[in-house]
Amino acid sequence: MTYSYNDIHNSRAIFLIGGNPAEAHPVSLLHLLRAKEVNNAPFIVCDPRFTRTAAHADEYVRLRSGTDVALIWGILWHVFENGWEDKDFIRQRVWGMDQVKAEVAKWTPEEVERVTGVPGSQLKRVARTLANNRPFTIIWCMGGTQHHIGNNNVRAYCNLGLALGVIGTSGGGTNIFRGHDNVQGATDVGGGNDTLPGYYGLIEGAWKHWARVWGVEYDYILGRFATVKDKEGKDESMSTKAGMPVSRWIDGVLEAKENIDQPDNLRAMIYQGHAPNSQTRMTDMKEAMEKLDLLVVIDPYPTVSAILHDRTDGVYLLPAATQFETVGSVTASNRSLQWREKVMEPMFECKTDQEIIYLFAQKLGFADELFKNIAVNGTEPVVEDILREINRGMWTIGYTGQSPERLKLHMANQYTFDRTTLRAVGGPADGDYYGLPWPCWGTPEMKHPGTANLYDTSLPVADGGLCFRANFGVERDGQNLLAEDSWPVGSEIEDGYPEFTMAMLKELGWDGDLTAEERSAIEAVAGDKTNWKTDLSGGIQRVAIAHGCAPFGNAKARSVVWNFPDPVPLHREPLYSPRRDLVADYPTYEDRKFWRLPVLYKTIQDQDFSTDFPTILTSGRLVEYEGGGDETRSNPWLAELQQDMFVEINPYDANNKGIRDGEMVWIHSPEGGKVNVMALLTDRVGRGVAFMPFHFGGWYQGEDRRSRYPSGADPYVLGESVNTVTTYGYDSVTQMQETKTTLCRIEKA
Ligand SMILES: Nc1nc2c(c(=O)[nH]1)N[C@H]1C(S)=C(S)[C@@H](COP(=O)(O)OP(=O)(O)OC[C@H]3O[C@@H](n4cnc5c(=O)[nH]c(N)nc54)[C@H](O)[C@@H]3O)O[C@H]1N2
Ligand SMILES: Nc1nc2c(c(=O)[nH]1)N[C@H]1C(S)=C(S)[C@@H](COP(=O)(O)OP(=O)(O)OC[C@H]3O[C@@H](n4cnc5c(=O)[nH]c(N)nc54)[C@H](O)[C@@H]3O)O[C@H]1N2
Ligand SMILES: [Mo]
Repeated sequence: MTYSYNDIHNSRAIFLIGGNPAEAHPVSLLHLLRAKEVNNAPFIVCDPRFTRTAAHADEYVRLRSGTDVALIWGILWHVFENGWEDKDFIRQRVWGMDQVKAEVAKWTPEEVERVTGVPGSQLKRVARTLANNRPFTIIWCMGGTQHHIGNNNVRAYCNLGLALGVIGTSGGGTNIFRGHDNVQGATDVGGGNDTLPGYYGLIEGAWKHWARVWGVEYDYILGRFATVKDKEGKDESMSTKAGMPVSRWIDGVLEAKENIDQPDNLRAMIYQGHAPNSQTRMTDMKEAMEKLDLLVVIDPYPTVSAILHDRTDGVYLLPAATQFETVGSVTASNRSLQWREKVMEPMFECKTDQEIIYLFAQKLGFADELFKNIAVNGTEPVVEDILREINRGMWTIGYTGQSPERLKLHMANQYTFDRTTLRAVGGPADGDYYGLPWPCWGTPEMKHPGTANLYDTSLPVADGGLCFRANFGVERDGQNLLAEDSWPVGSEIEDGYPEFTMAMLKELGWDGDLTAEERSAIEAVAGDKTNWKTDLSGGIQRVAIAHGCAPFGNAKARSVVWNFPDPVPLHREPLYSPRRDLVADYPTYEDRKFWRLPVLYKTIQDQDFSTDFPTILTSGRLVEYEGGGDETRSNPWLAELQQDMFVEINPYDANNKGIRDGEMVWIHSPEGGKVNVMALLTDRVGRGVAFMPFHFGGWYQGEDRRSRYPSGADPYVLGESVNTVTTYGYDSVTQMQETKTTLCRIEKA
C-alpha cells in the first residue's frame, strides 16, 4: 500500500476494484465517502457483484469474475487512444510502458466486451472520468489477488496509475486494503515462504546479514538445514530454497515423494492462528490431515480442525491467548505501527504466542540462540526487545526507526496528530507521521518522521519524500532504468542514481560525514561493498538522507516485470472457465514445478467442465463474521445476525430450477465436493453467477458434525464451508489460492 487511508481525503476520484469495504473494511470506507462528499470525487466500483459498496458508487462496472486484466486494458485503450496518459511522468519515472501500450492496443472495446461483458461505452466514460479527476486513488483487495493470474491483475492496476501519472502524489497511489490488523507486519517480519525478515530473500548474503543481527554464527544456522544434491549432483543447502506456502501444504502431504523437491513428504502441520476452512480444496485437506503424523493447532478456538478429519490420535490443541491478553506492536496496511496494550491477563491456561514459541524453542534446544538479544521473564519474552531486534536488522524497508519508545509516545499523544496528513502538529512528537509508517529511515535516534505516502518527490527524503527504488540494476535492453529529470526536492544529486554503497559515498566525497563508529561498523561488514541495507550502524542511510538522497537509489518504476511468467500482464482464462471459446484464445500456463511442488494449470483447464458445472462460483466476506469464523460464530450477538450459511443466486437462475428463496440447495464442485446451503435469491449476483461467504464451518457435505467439537467449544452457528467446493488453482508468482473464480452446479435439495 503506497498511501494511507487518510490520504484518500485528497483524492479527486476513487477507482475501487475487487474490494467490498462496506462489509470488509467498514471504517476505512468512511475515508472514501469523505472524498466522495467533500471533493465530489466520482466513485467507481468494479465487481462481479453489486455489493453494499457498489450501492454507494457513481459508476458500477459489472465484470465477469476473472477478467480484471482485460478490463483494465480496456480502460487504458481509451486513455492511449485519446492521448490522456501523463507523458512527462512516463518519460521520467516509468520503464516499459511502450510494451504495455502494445498489449493494450489488442484490447479494442469489442474484444473487451466479449471477454469481460462490459460495454465499451461504459469504459470510455470510466477512462474519461479518471483522466479528468487526477489524482485518483486505486484501491483493490482480494477480488483482484486470489486468482491464478492475481499478480497480473495487480500489476495491471498499477499500470493504470503509472500511465495516468497518479503514483507518488498525495491523493493518488495504490491502496491495498489488507485483511487483519497485522497482515502487513506479519509479511514484513518474514512470514512468507521465500524470504527472511525485511524481504532480504534467502541467499547466503541474506542469512549472513541476519546472523550478524541475531549474533549467531552463520555456520550454526546452516547446520540446522538439510543438505541435498542439486541437478548436477553438487551439495546444496535447503536454507536457500523457498519453502512451501501454506496454500500448498496439502500437496506437500499428498504428492508422490519423487515429485517433491525436498527429502520427504510433509509429516507434521502446525496451525498457529489459521483456520483450516480458509483454505481451498477441503476434501483434499481432509485426506491430508488424516495422513499426517502430527497435527498441532495453536488457537484460542478449536477451529474446523476439530471436526474435519477422522483422526483419533496425534492431534494437539494448544490454547493461545488473544490480542487482548498480550502487548506489542502491530503494523497496519499503510505501513504504520501501533503499540497495543494488554487489556486483561491470559484467561484459563492459555499462553501468548511468543511464550508458546519460547517454550517450543526450549524443548527443541535453540532458545539461547533465538532469544540471545531478547530478555525473557520466566518463560515470557520481553516484547519490546523483539521490536528492538527487528529495528536493528530491517534496513531494507526502513523498519528501523520505530522504537518501542517512539511508538508509545505516539499512542500517548494521539490527539496531536492531524487526521488527514497524519502529522503531529506540535507536542512531543511534532512533525512525526502517526505510527512512523515505514520507511522510517535510520536509527530511532535519527528521528526520521516516517513516510506517509511512498514515492512522493514533492517532499525531501528527510521529511517523508521518496522516489522509486533502484532495485533492478541501472540498465535494461540498452535503456536507462534510472529516473530522468526527476528527484525528491532538496536532492544534491539532480538525476537518477543507483542504491547507496560505501564505495558510492566515497566517490561522492560524502564518507567524511560518517562518525568513527559508523565507519568501523561499515568496515566490519564488507568494507566498500557494504550497502545501505547491510550497514548495521545506519550511517550510510543517514549520510545519504542528509544530502537529500534516497538510500535505495532513484529509478524508474517497472511497467514490465521481466522475471515473472507474464512480464507484461496478460489476460488468461480461469482454470475453471465457463467460456470454452475464450480458453482457446487466452489459455492458462503450462504445468510447471514451483516452490518444491508440481503446479497444474493446463492439465486442469484442458478438461471441459462447463456443461456439467455451468455456474460461476465466487466467494468472500460478510461484515458480521471474520475469517474461518469459529471465533465470531461463537459470539452470541454476531451469531444472531447471520444464522445460516447461504448462497446468493440470481432469481432468473433460481426460477429456471424451481428454487425458492430460503430453500436448501446442493452446490456441487467439479472436483467432487458438495455443500448443502440455503438459497438467497438476489440480483446482487448476475445471471449464471453464485456467491457464498467463507466464514462457516462445522458441517461437511451435508453432515452436521457439531458433536465432534470438544464439549462447550462448539460455536453457536455452524454451516457448510464454501471451501469444500472451491477448486485447484494457484497464482503463478505467489501461489495464492484461487478463491474467486471457479464453477459449480446448483441443485434443489
Ligand atoms: N467483517 C469482516 N471483515 C474482514 C474480513 C472478514 O472475514 N470479515 N476479512 C479480512 C481479510 S483477511 C481480507 S483479505 C479483506 C478482504 O476484503 P475484500 O477483498 O474486500 O472482500 P471479499 O468479499 O473477499 O472480496 C471482495 C469482492 O471481490 C469480488 N470479486 C470476485 N471475483 C472477482 C474478480 O474476478 N474481479 C474483481 N475485480 N472482483 C471480484 C467479490 O464479488 C467481492 O465483492 O477483508 C478483511 N475484513
Ligand atoms: N473461499 C474463500 N476462502 C478464503 C478467502 C475467500 O475470500 N474465499 N479469503 C482468504 C483470506 S484473504 C484470508 S486472510 C484467509 C483468512 O483465514 P485465517 O487466517 O484462517 O483467518 P481467521 O479465521 O481470521 O483467523 C485464524 C485463526 O486465528 C485465531 N486467533 C485469533 N487471535 C489469535 C491469537 O492471538 N493467536 C493465535 N494463535 N490465534 C488467534 C482465530 O481463532 C482463528 O481460528 O482466508 C482465505 N480463504
Ligand atoms: Mo486476507
